[in-house]
Amino acid sequence: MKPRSSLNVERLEDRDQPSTITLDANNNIVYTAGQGVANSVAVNPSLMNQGELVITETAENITSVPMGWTLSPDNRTATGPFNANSFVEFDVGDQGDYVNATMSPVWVKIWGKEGNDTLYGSQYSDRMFGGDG
Ligand SMILES: [Ca+2]
Repeated sequence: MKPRSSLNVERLEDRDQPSTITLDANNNIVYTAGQGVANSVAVNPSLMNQGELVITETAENITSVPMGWTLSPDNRTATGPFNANSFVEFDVGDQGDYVNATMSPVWVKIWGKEGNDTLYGSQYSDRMFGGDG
């Protein structure tokens, strides 16, 4: 029997940094974009389940989500629970990004960073940081 070849694990370069959704220590939802991507991301209430929200990214795949969340087969839509006291934080990194939080069920914190960004906050008291560009 022929031996199987071993798998090689390659170190990801910075430009390959994936986009992720995580929870911080206070259960706030944190979306962190990959580098070198002009992101296009939106947050909306779930139409299926009250108490859940949907984060959609059309510019790159979302590679990981917190426990209890689901990711669509195309890795562009993540759905998960939120509580009314929490917020959603977006770090869209470099490039000219687009963030639409107009329908967000909670307030948002957005880091636009480098690039000419287009940022739309929620109906609540948001915190938005444009950065350069
Ligand atoms: Ca970006």
